[in-house]
Amino acid sequence: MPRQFFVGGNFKMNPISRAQKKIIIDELNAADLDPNTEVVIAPPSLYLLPLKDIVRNDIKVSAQNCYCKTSGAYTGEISPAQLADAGIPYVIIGHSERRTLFHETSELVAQKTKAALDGSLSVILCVGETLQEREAGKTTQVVESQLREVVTVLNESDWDRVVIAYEPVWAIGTGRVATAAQAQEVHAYIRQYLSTAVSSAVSGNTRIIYGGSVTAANCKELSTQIDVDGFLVGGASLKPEFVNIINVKR
Ligand code: G2H
Repeated sequence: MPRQFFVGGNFKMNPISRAQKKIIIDELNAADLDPNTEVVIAPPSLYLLPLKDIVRNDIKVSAQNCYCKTSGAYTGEISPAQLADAGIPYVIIGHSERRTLFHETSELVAQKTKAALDGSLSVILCVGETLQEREAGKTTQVVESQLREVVTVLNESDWDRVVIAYEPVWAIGTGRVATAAQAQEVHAYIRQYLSTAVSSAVSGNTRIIYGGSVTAANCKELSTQIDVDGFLVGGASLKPEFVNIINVKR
Protein backbone atom coordinates (compact mmCIF):
# COMPACT_ATOMS: atom_id res chain seq x y z
CA MET A 1 0.00 0.00 0.00
CA PRO A 2 1.41 3.44 -0.87
CA ARG A 3 2.36 5.66 2.03
CA GLN A 4 -0.21 8.42 2.58
CA PHE A 5 1.29 11.92 2.24
CA PHE A 6 1.39 13.67 5.62
CA VAL A 7 1.55 17.37 6.46
CA GLY A 8 1.86 18.47 10.07
CA GLY A 9 1.67 22.00 11.40
CA ASN A 10 3.78 22.54 14.49
CA PHE A 11 2.53 25.81 15.94
CA LYS A 12 5.21 25.71 18.68
CA MET A 13 4.49 28.43 21.33
CA ASN A 14 2.22 30.33 18.90
CA PRO A 15 -0.15 32.05 18.48
CA ILE A 16 -0.19 34.28 21.54
CA SER A 17 -3.91 34.85 21.65
CA ARG A 18 -7.13 32.88 21.24
CA ALA A 19 -8.24 35.42 18.67
CA GLN A 20 -5.21 34.71 16.46
CA LYS A 21 -5.75 30.98 16.90
CA LYS A 22 -9.32 31.37 15.67
CA ILE A 23 -8.17 33.22 12.54
CA ILE A 24 -5.77 30.36 11.68
CA ILE A 25 -8.43 27.71 12.21
CA ASP A 26 -11.11 29.64 10.36
CA GLU A 27 -8.80 29.78 7.32
CA LEU A 28 -8.12 26.04 7.47
CA ASN A 29 -11.80 25.23 7.93
CA ALA A 30 -12.70 27.25 4.84
CA ALA A 31 -9.91 25.85 2.65
CA ASP A 32 -10.16 23.33 -0.15
CA LEU A 33 -7.73 20.64 1.10
CA ASP A 34 -6.38 17.61 -0.72
CA PRO A 35 -8.40 14.70 0.74
CA ASN A 36 -5.51 12.31 0.03
CA THR A 37 -3.16 14.07 2.44
CA GLU A 38 -3.28 13.41 6.17
CA VAL A 39 -3.25 16.76 7.98
CA VAL A 40 -2.32 17.15 11.64
CA ILE A 41 -1.92 20.39 13.57
CA ALA A 42 -0.10 20.74 16.86
CA PRO A 43 -1.09 23.78 18.92
CA PRO A 44 0.18 24.62 22.41
CA SER A 45 -1.39 22.28 24.98
CA LEU A 46 -3.64 25.05 26.29
CA TYR A 47 -5.44 25.09 22.93
CA LEU A 48 -5.67 21.35 22.26
CA LEU A 49 -9.25 20.80 23.39
CA PRO A 50 -10.84 24.08 22.25
CA LEU A 51 -9.12 23.72 18.89
CA LYS A 52 -10.26 20.13 18.51
CA ASP A 53 -13.82 21.32 19.05
CA ILE A 54 -13.74 23.90 16.27
CA VAL A 55 -11.46 22.42 13.63
CA ARG A 56 -12.93 20.38 10.78
CA ASN A 57 -13.06 16.60 11.22
CA ASP A 58 -10.53 15.79 8.52
CA ILE A 59 -7.78 17.67 10.38
CA LYS A 60 -6.32 15.80 13.34
CA VAL A 61 -4.90 17.45 16.43
CA SER A 62 -1.54 16.68 18.01
CA ALA A 63 0.19 17.57 21.25
CA GLN A 64 3.73 18.94 20.96
CA ASN A 65 5.07 16.85 23.81
CA CYS A 66 4.08 14.43 26.55
CA TYR A 67 5.75 12.70 29.47
CA CYS A 68 6.60 9.01 29.77
CA LYS A 69 4.47 8.34 32.89
CA THR A 70 0.72 7.82 33.14
CA SER A 71 0.09 10.06 36.16
CA GLY A 72 1.75 11.34 39.29
CA ALA A 73 3.91 14.12 40.71
CA TYR A 74 5.35 15.51 37.45
CA THR A 75 4.50 19.21 37.61
CA GLY A 76 3.94 20.81 34.24
CA GLU A 77 3.70 17.56 32.29
CA ILE A 78 0.87 15.89 30.37
CA SER A 79 0.58 12.10 30.10
CA PRO A 80 -0.23 9.97 27.07
CA ALA A 81 -3.27 8.63 28.96
CA GLN A 82 -4.60 12.15 29.48
CA LEU A 83 -4.13 13.00 25.79
CA ALA A 84 -5.82 9.79 24.70
CA ASP A 85 -8.71 10.37 27.11
CA ALA A 86 -9.15 13.85 25.64
CA GLY A 87 -9.35 12.37 22.14
CA ILE A 88 -6.01 13.76 20.97
CA PRO A 89 -4.61 11.16 18.53
CA TYR A 90 -1.04 12.39 17.92
CA VAL A 91 1.94 13.71 19.83
CA ILE A 92 5.25 15.17 18.61
CA ILE A 93 8.20 13.65 20.46
CA GLY A 94 11.88 14.55 20.33
CA HIS A 95 11.67 17.89 18.55
CA SER A 96 15.12 19.47 18.52
CA GLU A 97 13.83 22.37 20.61
CA ARG A 98 12.94 19.83 23.30
CA ARG A 99 16.29 18.09 22.90
CA THR A 100 18.37 21.27 23.07
CA LEU A 101 16.42 23.80 25.16
CA PHE A 102 14.96 21.24 27.56
CA HIS A 103 17.86 18.79 27.53
CA GLU A 104 15.88 15.74 26.45
CA THR A 105 18.19 12.83 25.75
CA SER A 106 17.58 10.24 23.05
CA GLU A 107 16.95 7.75 25.85
CA LEU A 108 14.14 9.91 27.28
CA VAL A 109 12.77 10.50 23.78
CA ALA A 110 12.63 6.74 23.32
CA GLN A 111 10.85 6.25 26.67
CA LYS A 112 8.31 8.93 25.78
CA THR A 113 7.77 7.41 22.35
CA LYS A 114 7.12 3.98 23.84
CA ALA A 115 4.81 5.42 26.53
CA ALA A 116 2.84 7.40 23.94
CA LEU A 117 2.40 4.35 21.72
CA ASP A 118 1.43 2.19 24.71
CA GLY A 119 -1.10 4.90 25.54
CA SER A 120 -2.61 4.42 22.06
CA LEU A 121 -1.33 7.67 20.60
CA SER A 122 0.43 8.04 17.27
CA VAL A 123 3.85 9.67 17.38
CA ILE A 124 5.63 12.17 15.17
CA LEU A 125 9.21 11.31 16.13
CA CYS A 126 11.76 14.02 15.31
CA VAL A 127 15.42 13.41 14.57
CA GLY A 128 18.13 15.52 13.00
CA GLU A 129 21.70 16.75 13.16
CA THR A 130 23.20 20.12 14.05
CA LEU A 131 25.20 22.15 11.55
CA GLN A 132 28.40 21.23 13.37
CA GLU A 133 27.55 17.54 13.11
CA ARG A 134 26.72 17.86 9.39
CA GLU A 135 29.95 19.70 8.68
CA ALA A 136 31.86 17.00 10.56
CA GLY A 137 30.30 14.39 8.24
CA LYS A 138 28.30 12.86 11.09
CA THR A 139 24.74 13.36 9.83
CA THR A 140 23.77 9.74 9.33
CA GLN A 141 25.65 8.64 12.45
CA VAL A 142 23.70 11.15 14.59
CA VAL A 143 20.32 10.31 13.05
CA GLU A 144 20.97 6.60 13.40
CA SER A 145 21.98 6.95 17.05
CA GLN A 146 18.80 8.94 17.79
CA LEU A 147 16.70 6.27 16.09
CA ARG A 148 18.56 3.35 17.65
CA GLU A 149 17.32 4.27 21.14
CA VAL A 150 13.76 4.12 19.83
CA VAL A 151 14.27 0.92 17.85
CA THR A 152 15.52 -0.72 21.04
CA VAL A 153 12.28 -0.15 22.96
CA LEU A 154 9.57 -0.54 20.26
CA ASN A 155 7.89 -3.72 19.04
CA GLU A 156 7.58 -4.15 15.30
CA SER A 157 3.82 -3.46 15.45
CA ASP A 158 4.42 -0.15 17.29
CA TRP A 159 5.85 1.30 14.07
CA ASP A 160 2.37 1.36 12.48
CA ARG A 161 1.74 4.52 14.50
CA VAL A 162 5.08 6.28 14.06
CA VAL A 163 5.84 9.03 11.56
CA ILE A 164 9.53 9.98 11.49
CA ALA A 165 10.28 13.67 10.97
CA TYR A 166 13.79 14.36 9.72
CA GLU A 167 14.50 17.91 10.85
CA PRO A 168 18.07 19.12 10.43
CA VAL A 169 18.61 21.55 13.29
CA TRP A 170 20.39 24.02 11.01
CA ALA A 171 17.23 24.31 8.90
CA ILE A 172 14.77 24.87 11.74
CA GLY A 173 13.36 28.37 11.77
CA THR A 174 16.39 29.67 9.89
CA GLY A 175 15.00 30.05 6.39
CA ARG A 176 17.79 27.70 5.28
CA VAL A 177 15.87 24.72 3.94
CA ALA A 178 17.64 21.46 3.07
CA THR A 179 17.94 20.85 -0.65
CA ALA A 180 15.76 18.11 -2.08
CA ALA A 181 18.91 16.01 -2.56
CA GLN A 182 20.04 16.53 1.05
CA ALA A 183 16.62 15.54 2.39
CA GLN A 184 16.32 12.53 0.08
CA GLU A 185 19.79 11.29 1.04
CA VAL A 186 18.97 11.24 4.77
CA HIS A 187 15.43 9.90 4.27
CA ALA A 188 16.81 7.03 2.17
CA TYR A 189 19.39 6.35 4.87
CA ILE A 190 16.67 6.23 7.54
CA ARG A 191 14.62 3.83 5.40
CA GLN A 192 17.63 1.61 4.91
CA TYR A 193 18.37 1.70 8.62
CA LEU A 194 14.78 0.67 9.45
CA SER A 195 15.12 -2.20 7.02
CA THR A 196 18.16 -3.61 8.78
CA ALA A 197 17.26 -2.65 12.36
CA VAL A 198 13.54 -3.50 12.31
CA SER A 199 12.11 -5.10 9.14
CA SER A 200 11.62 -4.48 5.45
CA ALA A 201 7.87 -4.06 6.07
CA VAL A 202 8.43 -1.29 8.61
CA SER A 203 10.99 0.30 6.31
CA GLY A 204 8.53 0.30 3.43
CA ASN A 205 5.49 1.43 5.40
CA THR A 206 6.87 4.10 7.73
CA ARG A 207 6.35 7.66 6.62
CA ILE A 208 9.45 9.84 6.75
CA ILE A 209 8.62 13.54 6.56
CA TYR A 210 10.92 16.54 6.28
CA GLY A 211 10.90 19.58 8.57
CA GLY A 212 12.92 22.76 8.65
CA SER A 213 11.95 26.07 6.98
CA VAL A 214 9.39 24.43 4.70
CA THR A 215 7.36 27.00 2.77
CA ALA A 216 4.90 27.00 -0.10
CA ALA A 217 7.77 28.16 -2.31
CA ASN A 218 10.19 25.34 -1.52
CA CYS A 219 7.94 22.34 -0.80
CA LYS A 220 7.24 21.28 -4.38
CA GLU A 221 10.67 19.91 -5.25
CA LEU A 222 11.08 18.31 -1.85
CA SER A 223 7.72 16.57 -2.28
CA THR A 224 8.86 14.87 -5.48
CA GLN A 225 11.63 12.94 -3.71
CA ILE A 226 10.87 9.26 -3.48
CA ASP A 227 11.47 8.97 0.28
CA VAL A 228 9.90 12.30 1.30
CA ASP A 229 6.40 11.41 2.53
CA GLY A 230 5.37 14.85 3.70
CA PHE A 231 6.36 17.74 5.92
CA LEU A 232 6.43 19.03 9.46
CA VAL A 233 5.88 22.76 9.08
CA GLY A 234 6.59 25.36 11.75
CA GLY A 235 6.45 29.04 10.88
CA ALA A 236 4.56 28.58 7.62
CA SER A 237 1.82 26.55 9.34
CA LEU A 238 0.64 29.78 10.97
CA LYS A 239 0.17 31.47 7.60
CA PRO A 240 -2.29 31.08 4.71
CA GLU A 241 0.46 29.35 2.67
CA PHE A 242 0.02 26.26 4.89
CA VAL A 243 -2.92 25.36 2.65
CA ASN A 244 -0.61 25.39 -0.41
CA ILE A 245 1.82 23.09 1.38
CA ILE A 246 -1.01 20.68 2.26
CA ASN A 247 -2.08 20.70 -1.38
CA VAL A 248 1.40 20.27 -2.87
CA LYS A 249 0.65 16.81 -4.30
CA ARG A 250 -2.46 17.94 -6.13
C1 G2H B 1 11.02 22.64 12.37
C2 G2H B 1 9.79 23.20 11.81
C3 G2H B 1 8.59 22.57 12.42
P1 G2H B 1 10.10 25.66 10.87
O1 G2H B 1 11.02 22.84 13.77
O2 G2H B 1 8.80 21.45 13.22
O3 G2H B 1 9.76 24.59 12.04
O4 G2H B 1 9.27 25.25 9.68
O5 G2H B 1 9.69 26.99 11.42
O6 G2H B 1 11.56 25.57 10.58
